[in-house]
Amino acid sequence: RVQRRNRPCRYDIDQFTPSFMSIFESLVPSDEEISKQKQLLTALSKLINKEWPNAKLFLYGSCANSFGFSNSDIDLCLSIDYKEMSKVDIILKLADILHAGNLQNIQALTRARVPIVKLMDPNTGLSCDICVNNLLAVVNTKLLRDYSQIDKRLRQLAFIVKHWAKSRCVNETYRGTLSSYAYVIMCIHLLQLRGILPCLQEMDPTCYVTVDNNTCAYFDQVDRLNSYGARNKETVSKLLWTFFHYWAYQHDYTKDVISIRTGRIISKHMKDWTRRVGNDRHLICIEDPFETSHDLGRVVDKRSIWTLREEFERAANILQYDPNPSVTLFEPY
Ligand code: 3AT
Ligand code: MG
Repeated sequence: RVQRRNRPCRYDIDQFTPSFMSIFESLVPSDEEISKQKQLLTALSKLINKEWPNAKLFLYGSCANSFGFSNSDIDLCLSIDYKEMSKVDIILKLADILHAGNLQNIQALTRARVPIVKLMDPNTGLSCDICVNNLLAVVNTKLLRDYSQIDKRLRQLAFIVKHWAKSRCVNETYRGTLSSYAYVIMCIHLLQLRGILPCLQEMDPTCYVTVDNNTCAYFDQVDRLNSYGARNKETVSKLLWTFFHYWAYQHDYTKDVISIRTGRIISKHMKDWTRRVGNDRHLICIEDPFETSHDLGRVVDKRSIWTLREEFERAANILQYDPNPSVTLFEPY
């Protein structure tokens, strides 16, 4: 392991960049799909505003953070200030409103950890989930999108990592592996360490949002940062190698927490994340950028941590030795 920790990257890694880029291109949603999503947002907003004029519907998650594949479901958040109704009442009422608007396959999931309404729009063929007053997710969506605008390698790397995670079945939080959101944060962190991305939360803030007494502040004038990473010339294949090499052989799972809020690795000890508290085992620690007490690795348990680490090692070894890494990496589990 010590030897692998220090092994240099294969000399011919860059020859695989065109194949990884064509995988990336094949996953990007088309302009037509994006305009369908906007069309659905407009139609649903109109319908909802008839009943609740002051409510506002936001896109969040992968269709708005720029890390969405084509054909993925749409995540929407209804922001509504309505003190007389509980969240569950709002969900049930929302389902009624959608019924009246001829949307299909409507399901109100009121007992889920995050209560949602699911629906399918027959006009666009799109499916979506609507949650209520989850503004933190709307803000973290904007942060991810802002990062993706600084250097195009972030989006390329994150698409390939997400595609790998989906192919290898390690993107399933209900089975103890990581969310897409966590994988994107891991990619941002790596690019911060490589000097390709800055740390927006450490710069003078230009954007402030208060969510549940928590102020989210960061520098969001990212069009001023679009040459930030230019001095680093690493290709997406090299970064992919570095990503898996880091998680397979370099990350210290007993001591380290990755934190895009600080742009550094911080200690578990400092966060008091060294032991299990309730269901939080802290076996892989990924700090949420805004809800800093939230470890995005909390879903990982003592079995799934080994599944994950074996997959990181498999990927690292494929990128190091395989003659055809852009195929082997994504072989179905
Ligand atoms: P897919 O393309 O659907 O796999 P996604 O970006 O939509 O990826 P998720 O489905 O994991 O990502 O989550 C949807 C959004 O919900 C992304 C993020 O804004 C928010 N979110 C997800 N997990 C967490 C979390 N643990 N803490 C805070 N926000 C989260
Ligand atoms: Mg999603």
